[in-house]
Amino acid sequence: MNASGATPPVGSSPAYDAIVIGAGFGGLYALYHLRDEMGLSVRGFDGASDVGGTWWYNRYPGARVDAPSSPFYAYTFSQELVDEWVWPETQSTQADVLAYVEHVADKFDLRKDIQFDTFVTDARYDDDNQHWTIETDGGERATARFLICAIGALFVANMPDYTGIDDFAGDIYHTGRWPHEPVSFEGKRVGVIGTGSSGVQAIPQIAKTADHVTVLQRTPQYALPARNRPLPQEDLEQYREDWDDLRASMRYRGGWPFPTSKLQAADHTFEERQERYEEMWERGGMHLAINSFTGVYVDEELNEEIAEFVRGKIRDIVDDPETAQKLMPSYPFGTKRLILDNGYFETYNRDNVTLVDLRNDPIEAFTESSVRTVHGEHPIDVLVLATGFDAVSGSMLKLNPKGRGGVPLKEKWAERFDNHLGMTIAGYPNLFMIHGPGAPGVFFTMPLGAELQTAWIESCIRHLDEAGLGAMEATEDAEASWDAEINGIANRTLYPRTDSWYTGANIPGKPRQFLGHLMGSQYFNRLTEVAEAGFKDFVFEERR
Ligand code: NA7
Repeated sequence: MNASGATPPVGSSPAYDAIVIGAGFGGLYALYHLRDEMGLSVRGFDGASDVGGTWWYNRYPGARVDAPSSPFYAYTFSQELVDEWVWPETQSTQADVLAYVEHVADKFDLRKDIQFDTFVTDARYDDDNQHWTIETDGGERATARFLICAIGALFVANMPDYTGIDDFAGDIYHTGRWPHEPVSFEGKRVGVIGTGSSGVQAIPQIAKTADHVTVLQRTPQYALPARNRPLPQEDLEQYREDWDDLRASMRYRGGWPFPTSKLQAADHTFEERQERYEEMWERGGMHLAINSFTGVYVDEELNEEIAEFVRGKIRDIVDDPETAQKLMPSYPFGTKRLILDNGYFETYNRDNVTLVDLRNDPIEAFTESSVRTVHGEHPIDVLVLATGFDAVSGSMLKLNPKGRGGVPLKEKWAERFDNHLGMTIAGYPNLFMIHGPGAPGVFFTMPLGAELQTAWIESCIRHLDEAGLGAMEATEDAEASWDAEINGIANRTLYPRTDSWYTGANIPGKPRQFLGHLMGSQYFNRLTEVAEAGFKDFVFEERR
């Protein structure tokens, strides 16, 4: 089987150097790097019909980049790509990001080595042959020495299991599985469950045309004004010119190329601090969180002061005091993913929007044409589930690879998502995760994070090949100390105090464990050190 044809059916098992599952930002880069930079034979698979990963699936109205600025939520590796791509806005729409990813696929001729509309249904390590065998939902099989799982930190949709939801006769849409054909809300009564990033982006858009929107909110959010605007083309030019330096800054500054505030809150009076918050609020985006004062995520008092500042803004924006009160979060600021909004709180001043606070008025059941809460019945024609994902670990568990001795990952990860460096798993040799549990993932710029993780995969493969080795895997001891390290970092912050998808608390029954490395630059230094020290936390096998 060569890389340009279809994968043959079970039985003939074509062999590749590497199989990459996923054709989002992470998988596309891994395919490019392993194939074009390293000269390996690589086959990609994706259940979607084209490239884009999360940007292929999440097409809900209002979907946009919620990172500080689009030019930096992009690949960094190719100056040519940076020079030719024009980002029209500071926070690109889903359509613009998808167009960019499609352009990358064309430019580097990636599609020819990816089989779309194909879910990998099984992945099994073959100890004797030191390779992975995958099977697809089309009944095909392929093998490879290395299995790269770039299957998305936000992929497995969280579908709430309310009584009677199957009886609801209207259309149900999950934001993470949005249809490709346009959805009209014209004249419809729409129920929206969920006020995370997806809900907050979608609600103002839906409210523009719907007859009525009933927002069913479980937890209020700190949403900051995105202040999205056309990206001045002279800024883009400047970024292109300075790209090498900016790229290096991103690597060493936690994914973002510009310095963050070093100001100490204690050196300023209350009034001065309020002025600064005001200034950051006006600048919009993440500035309030990263540029007001240092220590927002660790200093409880400072955090509460900013939280109260945002609550004050909600009070000012929302006309009805009772609705404003329901929209005010009480957990530490920023400990659920901060949201950049475009007119979210203002939307509650519309006559056609109602907010139901599920903490005081929980959902009891759905009927054919309504959602019934303890205190009322809300007629709806359409239900939008903006209920998020079984994040970070969910897609690996769905794939459920079988490691050494046929042990399914579901068994190994029944109580904790044990792994080393967020990329490798003891008992699963030569398997690498991109943005796995314990990697910086969403706490860093994901495209650059994927590039840096892939560079580390390259160093693993080179190490094996240069030493005539066939397989490598992390030790369980390494996993235990990695777990302690990740949680040690998280526990020095306010993040673990809040129920969120960062901690797994959004999914009933999911083990509670902090799912990301909060210090991206330190993490990537660590990857380099591990490689330079000859991968001391790993065990190796001679090549058979
Ligand atoms: P999120 O951030 O996980 O938000 C999901 C929302 O849905 C959140 O408000 C949840 O409330 C709510 N939810 C989830 N399950 C239920 C049930 N059963 N009942 C009521 N409400 C529920 O997902 P998003 O898609 O918005 O964003 C994910 C990331 O994608 C985002 O951070 C960006 O990086 C892009 P909760 O807060 O759990 O009480």
